[in-house]
Amino acid sequence: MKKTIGIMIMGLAAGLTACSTTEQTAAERLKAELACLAASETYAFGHQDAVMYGHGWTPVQDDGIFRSDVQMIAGDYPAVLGLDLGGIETGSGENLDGNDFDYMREAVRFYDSKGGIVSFSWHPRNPLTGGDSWDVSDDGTVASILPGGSRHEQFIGWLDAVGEYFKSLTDKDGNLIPVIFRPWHEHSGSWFWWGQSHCSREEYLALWDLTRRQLVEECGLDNIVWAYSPGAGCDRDGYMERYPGDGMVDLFGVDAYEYGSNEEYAELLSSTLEFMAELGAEHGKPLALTEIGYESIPDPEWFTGTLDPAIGDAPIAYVLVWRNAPDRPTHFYAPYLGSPSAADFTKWISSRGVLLLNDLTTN
Ligand code: BMA
Repeated sequence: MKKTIGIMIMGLAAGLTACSTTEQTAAERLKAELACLAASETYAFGHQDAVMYGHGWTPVQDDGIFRSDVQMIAGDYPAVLGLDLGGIETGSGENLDGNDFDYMREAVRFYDSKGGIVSFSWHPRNPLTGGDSWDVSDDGTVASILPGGSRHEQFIGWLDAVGEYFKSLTDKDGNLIPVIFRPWHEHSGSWFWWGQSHCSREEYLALWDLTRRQLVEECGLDNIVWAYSPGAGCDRDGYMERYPGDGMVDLFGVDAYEYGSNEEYAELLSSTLEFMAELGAEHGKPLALTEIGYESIPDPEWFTGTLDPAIGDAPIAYVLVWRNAPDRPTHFYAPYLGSPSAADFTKWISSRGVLLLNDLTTN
């Protein structure tokens, strides 16, 4: 059984190489890889802040070795590294979860050198109130940063800070490293200042337009793969209600958390993936579960018993679970050494052939 999976994975790695050519831009190569993963029989595993810290530990930042809770139990790193830019807009050296931005860049370089994939989210502060992303006290926030708004100039500076950071993500030869960026995520809910009930559809679309234009046209970046990530719970029409358009988006994502009922979660995930698969095919976009998980993983067989069957054979490129906070004992979404779900997790990885970092390494 193991051998068959090994052969399948080697075949996939070869396939990934075949999917991209050197004439493509960095972003085009990453898009081709995501399409290949989505079309394959399996998918890659991702973890937010995978190598930045883990359950109960923070990194020794100068020993040059990346640790990861997943690597400690599965012998390899997650194939997809999730990172967050929240805080870059204030000029802070650390993001909102205490990650040093320079150390994050080292992690991006490490992933790129291994053929891994990096995805950035952004939980910026509220540019109007001075609060955080979750400060929804003023429904005028999005309007205030659009052209003509009182915070527009300030916000352009925020986007430039993001652009500068993306520009600094270079490999040892000075080439830009391609990354997924999924701004303004979970907008179908109303917990962020850019959420559904805090701006109109037109304002949300204008926000995407402004973001893309500033990073691509003004900052000149061609290493970004753009992901659209509503929160789960909407139907097909709800999912597409604020879709920025085929020319703006490269990857169809969804963020979906379990809050206690395996049955309800499995139903939510499989029904969402069903209409996403139709949409992906219609619009020619690969799919991903861009943020998922069950905080503390209270069910030790959650990965094989709930997540795996809910995904089924949906054509996703990857599934990314949220972070293992170093300082909050119950805030973790991937197992760690000694945790009750570790055995089930490694069983899922091997029996399903879920891809870890070495599986994507092609040289
Ligand atoms: C949330 C929590 C917070 C964190 C935020 C951004 O889901 O994990 O602790 O600050 O994501 O990473």
